[in-house]
Amino acid sequence: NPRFDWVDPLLLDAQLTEEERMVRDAARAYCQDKLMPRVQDAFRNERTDREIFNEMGALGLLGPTIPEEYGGAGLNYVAYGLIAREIERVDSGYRSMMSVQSSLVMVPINEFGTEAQKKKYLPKLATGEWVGCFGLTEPNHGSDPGSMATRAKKVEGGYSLSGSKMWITNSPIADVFVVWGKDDAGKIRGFILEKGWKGLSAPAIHGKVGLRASITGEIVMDEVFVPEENMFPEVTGLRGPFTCLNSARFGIAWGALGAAEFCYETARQYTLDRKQFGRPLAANQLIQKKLADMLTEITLGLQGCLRLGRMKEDGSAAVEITSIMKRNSCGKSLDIARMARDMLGGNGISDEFGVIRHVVNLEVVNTYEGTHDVHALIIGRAITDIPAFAN
Ligand code: TGC
Ligand code: FAD
Repeated sequence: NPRFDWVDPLLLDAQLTEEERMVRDAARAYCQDKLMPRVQDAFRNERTDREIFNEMGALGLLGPTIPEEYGGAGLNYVAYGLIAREIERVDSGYRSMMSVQSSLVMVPINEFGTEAQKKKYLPKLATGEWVGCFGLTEPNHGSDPGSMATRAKKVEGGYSLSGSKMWITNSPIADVFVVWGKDDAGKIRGFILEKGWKGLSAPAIHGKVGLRASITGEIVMDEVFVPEENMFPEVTGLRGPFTCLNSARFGIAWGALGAAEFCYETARQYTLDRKQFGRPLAANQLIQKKLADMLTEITLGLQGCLRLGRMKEDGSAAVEITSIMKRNSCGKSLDIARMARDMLGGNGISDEFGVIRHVVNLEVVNTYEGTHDVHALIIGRAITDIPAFAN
């Protein structure tokens, strides 16, 4: 008789290819050996270890889906999702560092960049020699990026960019800035800026309660001259930034469930070990129901992510499915992390157990890349053909 596997009841592992399992195992080994031992201190002290980019680059974890000729690993979407899951099992902030570099910086350069842009930027981003960031959100335009105020004025030989971007992952340590602004005709266009250019600065934002191992900042542009060859020539409109978001949101859908798996496994072991009223906490029906709810959501969520990955690979995935998965994974993982926190009692509040760190991280993950409710509205529009977020 088949035995129940309390880690992988639907045998996700068996649905992966050999290459995908190898990538997953290599990512897991790195994350557990190198990231896990430093995360508590990094989170406590709001410290981002720059060398993590170099370490990830050396292992092929940056730009996994980017073709090998530009320094990427040339892997499929499922492999990318598996990497995100392993990194976020340790910390959402580390996954943020990887997914911004991979999906929000390397993907647009690969999709929309000229040959010269690809050759110049992608190999150094793939090794982690350069760090990238992605500037879409502004202080007054978050869920509604189409109303952005950043302007790209045509000048001789290029564009003059003015405006500010807010809540930008990696920006204070970035060498390369993919920034979106409107041209003189009001069309959204993408530009690649470099650290040190006149008028460009990226002050850090301090005091974040979540995602403290990942640095976040602003991007301030005061008439920054960007040469013509640093604009993406063909893509205009929100399709540009949203193409990057489709990839990043897919990775987050997998990643958030990795965080949930950590919380579920920690809560299971804790409640088996800890005794109250003369028996393990895990002997109580209330505790077992919570563990059953956690494993059910994780298992179903992972199957959905795998299915979406396969659909992305064969080209049949409508963009709204990514909204379903990003929203479901983030919302459910946040619920699971909160439940696990409660099951650890007072210890659930301590950063030594990791669970409360995942709770506050997942609060952010549930908000960025499209909030939980904005994704509901994207799905609702696809169901009804009525956009509820706009006039
Ligand atoms: P809408 O009318 O829906 O679309 C405008 C144009 O964009 C096209 N489009 C897409 N293209 C590709 N993929 C998608 N998912 C697309 N969604 C839309 C669409 O076809 C249209 O093209 P065209 O040629 O007809 O002009 O635009 P809207 O302004 O009504 O959109 C509203 C809404 C809510 C869907 C959208 O603005 C939205 O998704 N808002 C959320 C904003 C967001 O996700 N921001 C993320 C910022 S980056 C970030 O958070 C990084 S955190 C990373 C980390 O640290 O891990
Ligand atoms: P708002 O858009 O003001 O939303 C506030 C609330 O109103 C939310 O609950 C939202 O769901 C709700 N709401 C908004 N519109 C509607 C509506 N029509 N109907 C119903 N409810 C609505 N951005 C980048 O560009 N690059 C990055 O690298 C990046 N990294 C980030 C890192 C961190 C740590 C954080 C916190 C954010 C990051 N972001 C980044 C920004 C992120 O994408 C935005 O915070 C997010 O899109 C929400 O925008 P907002 O904060 O302006 O909230």
